[in-house]
Amino acid sequence: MALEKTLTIIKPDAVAANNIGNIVALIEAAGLRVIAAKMLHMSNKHTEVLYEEHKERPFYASLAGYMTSGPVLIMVLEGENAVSTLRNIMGATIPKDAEIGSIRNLYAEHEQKDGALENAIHGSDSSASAQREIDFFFKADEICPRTR
Ligand code: 3AN
Repeated sequence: MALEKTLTIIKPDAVAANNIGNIVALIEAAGLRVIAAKMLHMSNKHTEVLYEEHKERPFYASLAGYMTSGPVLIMVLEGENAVSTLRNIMGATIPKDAEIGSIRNLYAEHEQKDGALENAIHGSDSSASAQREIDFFFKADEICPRTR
């Protein structure tokens, strides 16, 4: 498998809990390299584009409220099989079901407040989604290929 890129977002709950470093440590330990990063307080427009496939779902309003509740850290990651490598270390969508030792198991709240699902991290679900999400959040000159 060739080098692949993916997009990750450390979500508002994990930023608020000061878990940026802990999560990036697991990402780097899995062999992925950060090649772009920015802090952003997402707007409703950002969530509409990022979650366009969920716009008609009943949980969309709570998802948008969660994602705009505080700043996030958005990163482009590069590595072998980057999309599936990241998805594996994230763990299942619902934190209490996430595999022991996964990011959501370790750093997301297992007891969720009614209606909301706060799960610490986003990772692109395919290479095509990754390209779309990277192009949305980053300009070409904000991505820094590793020269060493
Ligand atoms: P994942 O983040 O594991 O790829 P998706 O793409 O199915 O999961 O969902 C995107 C986001 O939508 C999730 N990270 C979560 O914040 C929210 N979400 C998904 N399913 C639900 C649900 N049943 N109730 C509330 N929020 C949800």
